[in-house]
Amino acid sequence: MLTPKNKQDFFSIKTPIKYEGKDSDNPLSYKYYNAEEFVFGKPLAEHLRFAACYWHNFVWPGTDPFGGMTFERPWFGEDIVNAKAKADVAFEMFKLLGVPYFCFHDADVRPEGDSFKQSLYNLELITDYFAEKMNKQDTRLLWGTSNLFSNKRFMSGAATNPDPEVFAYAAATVKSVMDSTFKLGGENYVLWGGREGYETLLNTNLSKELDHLGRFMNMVVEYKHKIGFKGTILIEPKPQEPTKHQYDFDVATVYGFLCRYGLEREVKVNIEQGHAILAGHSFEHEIALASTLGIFGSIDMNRNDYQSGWDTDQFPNNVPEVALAYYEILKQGGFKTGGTNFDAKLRRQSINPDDLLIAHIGAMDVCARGLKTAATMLKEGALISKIDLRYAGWEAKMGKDIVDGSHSLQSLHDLVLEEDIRPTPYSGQQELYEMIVNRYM
Ligand code: XLS
Ligand code: NI
Ligand code: NI
Repeated sequence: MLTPKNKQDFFSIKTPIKYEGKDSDNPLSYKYYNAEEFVFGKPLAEHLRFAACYWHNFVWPGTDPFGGMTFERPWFGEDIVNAKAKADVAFEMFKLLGVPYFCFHDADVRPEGDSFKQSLYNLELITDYFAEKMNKQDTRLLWGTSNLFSNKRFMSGAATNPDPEVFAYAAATVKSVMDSTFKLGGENYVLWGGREGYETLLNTNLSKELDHLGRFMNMVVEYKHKIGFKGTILIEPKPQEPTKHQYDFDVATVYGFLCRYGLEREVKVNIEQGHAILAGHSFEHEIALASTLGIFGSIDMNRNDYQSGWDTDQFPNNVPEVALAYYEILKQGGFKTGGTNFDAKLRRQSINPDDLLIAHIGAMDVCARGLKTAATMLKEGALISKIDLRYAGWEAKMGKDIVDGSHSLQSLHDLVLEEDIRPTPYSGQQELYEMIVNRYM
């Protein structure tokens, strides 16, 4: 087995993966992702803003409810030497893949100390180690986040825990990880409410928990302004898992929460494909709704198994689905501070080190195809011009008067009576729209 000392041999290659085009049969090459290719006015890399995540790639041991570790990584072990060895391999992978960004939780990167003080010391030490590496290679931080769900102290929630000491511990943790994110030039800060929810109403004060979560999020925003962090604060919605009822169920629920606590101009969303599916939505629905509400921020790209009913975090492999997601993203102007983070993990039988590379290469190729498809659809405007036509009535007098407030129920009642208005139904033509989309795939 590899030890931390020979971790430089972890992957089979030493030089970054290249674009070789779709006819290449080299698994360690990009077939569709040509980072420099210009699409819609800028290079693909700048559209997609890929990030690899720390947790699934370097922390997850391959366990499932029926079996233990399948990945025997040489850096497994809770101490600084292993944490550095893990960072060495992580940054090696970012470099080989040429992903511009990465994302991490505090608990992914530093050993847990036996006090908050010790954990904080470890976090600072490791993030300083990151800073050195980030200076040497072109890898940036898309977002940082704190793990407020794995340790048993958070079993009944973090900000929504019945015990204010846990709230305080969570607040201290978020403050420290925001500091690290700021230090590393992170472009966003994510809060996924891992255990912000409940199992049963019988032991839960729902109203108190929501108010506490509202206060917590306001503290995050206050602190962001206090330190001058220019990145975006993002909430990541998910309907259930780990708790039965998660408070940040989906984009619409998060928006309601933000409005209730005065945060709708301060906080945006990080939308994950698998979470959208768990909530009974499509990925593109969640993106389109967030765009409409002005809170679209970033995406966690992955793929849920449509039959299993839980968050399987697979790497994406369905170009038409991915294309529709990027279509919504491009339509609203593309990413600003956000990007495409692969919150995806290998299947537990994929135990070769190079499987980590292959998984990302495949996924990046799928995203590149999806984005290019979406860009062509948008450029040719076939769908948009048909939609405009479908709503054309709203450009005429009556439609305009309704929208600008010149009409009331009474005046419309009178108008319908006087002019004997009889709306004629016309086709929604869904199959035609679907046929048009298929031409681009
Ligand atoms: C879990 C979430 C998590 C967040 C970051 O389901 O996707 O990985 O992205 O805490
Ligand atoms: Ni996620
Ligand atoms: Ni997830």
